[in-house]
Amino acid sequence: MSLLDKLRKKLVRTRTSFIGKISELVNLHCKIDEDLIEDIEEVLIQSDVGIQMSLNIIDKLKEELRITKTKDPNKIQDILENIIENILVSEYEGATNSINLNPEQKPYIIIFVGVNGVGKTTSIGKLAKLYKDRGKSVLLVAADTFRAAAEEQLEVWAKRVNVPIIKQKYGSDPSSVVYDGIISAKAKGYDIVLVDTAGRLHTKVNLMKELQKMVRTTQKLIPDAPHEILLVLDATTGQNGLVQARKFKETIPVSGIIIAKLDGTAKAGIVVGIRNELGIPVKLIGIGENIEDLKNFHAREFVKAIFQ
Ligand SMILES: Nc1nc2c(ncn2[C@@H]2O[C@H](COP(=O)(O)OP(=O)(O)O)[C@@H](O)[C@H]2O)c(=O)[nH]1
Ligand SMILES: [Mg+2]
Repeated sequence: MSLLDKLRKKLVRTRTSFIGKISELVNLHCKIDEDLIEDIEEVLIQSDVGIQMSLNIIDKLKEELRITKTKDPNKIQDILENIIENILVSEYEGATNSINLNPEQKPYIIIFVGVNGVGKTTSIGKLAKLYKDRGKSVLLVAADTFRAAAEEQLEVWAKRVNVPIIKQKYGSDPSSVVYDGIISAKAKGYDIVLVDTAGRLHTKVNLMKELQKMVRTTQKLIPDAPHEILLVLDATTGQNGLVQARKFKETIPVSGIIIAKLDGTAKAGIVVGIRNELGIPVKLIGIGENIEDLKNFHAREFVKAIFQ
């Protein structure tokens, strides 16, 4: 199975829902008119594309219809695909929009943040595997000391991927675990350090302060680190995730987003609007619970997987 086929399979919920609704509309209308366009806007919003981005897409759609004098509703799906693909491809050109799988800096530090249950620990396990498959040595750091179970979950992933883990006892200062982890990575020459953090609610000010302290601790040991701060969002929570994202973004310099659980939702449209909403690119997508279910985000491939 090709990578695109695999992605198509994983995004089946969104594809059937989105394409299903569009074809339903196309069948209901014998020509393209205001009504049809309004209904399409509604479908975009229902798919969690976001209000701003939906309006943007609709403007472009109207423009295209005007210029080409298209009246046939059967053309709508292809036109939409082109518009969304063009928007995403232009937003996502450039190297800083993807994860560096072959970084020059060593150790290369990536901190994962996000509220409880979004998929941080799982994503760390999967990314550790991606790096390991490229011959990198990886160290996991269990800085989620808030829940006893959190450390165990990261440990399960460490065993599964067969990489070492740095931890302290439950309730320790997370920054102190980060400190230990980086010192150890420098001493032993690890290439990649993946830091798991607690997913406590963003409304708790002291917990946000803790994240800032972890970033400062990292910077003290390695001035240009952390090299990435990845915010993990759960696609099944849809636009609510954006409220969380803004809180994190205000607190620490988030460099990229992981959208997890895209396989479990009909609202993968969240991916389309997020860069525009937050100014932060989606770098990785989670498409299942297995170790291989984390992919670099490729705009063109993503649009194809939804539309074709
Ligand atoms: N279907 C699906 N489940 C996921 C994905 N990523 C994580 N999960 C599940 O979401 C739950 C919470 O994940 P976890 O990594 O513990 O979240 P954390 O609290 O942010 O560390 C677990 O049951 C994971 O198996 C994904 O991409 N797809
Ligand atoms: Mg966790």
